Amino acid sequence: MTADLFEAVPDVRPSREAMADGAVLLRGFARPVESDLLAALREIVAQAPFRHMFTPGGHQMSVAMTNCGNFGWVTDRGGYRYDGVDPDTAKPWPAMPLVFRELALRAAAAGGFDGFVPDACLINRYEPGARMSLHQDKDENDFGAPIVSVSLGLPAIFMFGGIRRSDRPRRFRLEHADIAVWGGPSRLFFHGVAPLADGEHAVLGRQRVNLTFRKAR
Ligand SMILES: O=C(O)CCC(=O)C(=O)O
Ligand SMILES: [Mn+2]
Repeated sequence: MTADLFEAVPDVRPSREAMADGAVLLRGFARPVESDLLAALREIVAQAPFRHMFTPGGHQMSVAMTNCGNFGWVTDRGGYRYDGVDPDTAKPWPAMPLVFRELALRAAAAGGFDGFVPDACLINRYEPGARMSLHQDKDENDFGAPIVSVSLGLPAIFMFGGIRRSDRPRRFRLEHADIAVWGGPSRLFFHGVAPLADGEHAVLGRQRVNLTFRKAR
């Protein structure tokens, strides 16, 4: 009875929220395909497990990562780059599932960027305390394409700043099935994720998973 009452509480957040010029938050946009996304994610992770990569400076990242698509984002002592091969398995990254590609295409279009065809999807797993410091996504060849970022599981505080590292970031709470899209004038804006608060998500448990779609080449 109590659970039913809670489930009946409507989502009163606006369905779209501007973050900056060229940047928008699409609330709950992934909900209709949520179970297909999670099934596809399980298959990817079985082939290319999450791992904690090292920064060029030798620090191990608190976020665990894997990839799917033609190219995967990797970091190690040699630097940040896109690679067609998973360095842990020496095999190509798992193919990008159709449900991923179609969702990214539709979200990008809803954000004002038609014809987005990602060739890389970085998959980030945050456990409580994991964070991502302010950075730009700038290892891609094509800044004409946007970034499409899908949140699943525990809520996170997303920080979205400006073109300079010193620009004060605004904070946005990203919840399960929310999608952030940024491109055009904000394509190179600094952004990051605050340390994940502990909690238990009904579907994903004690973690947040983020799918970041890019056009790398
Ligand atoms: O987890 C997020 O919401 C952002 C991830 C991100 O910025 C990245 O992977 O470059
Ligand atoms: Mn990023």
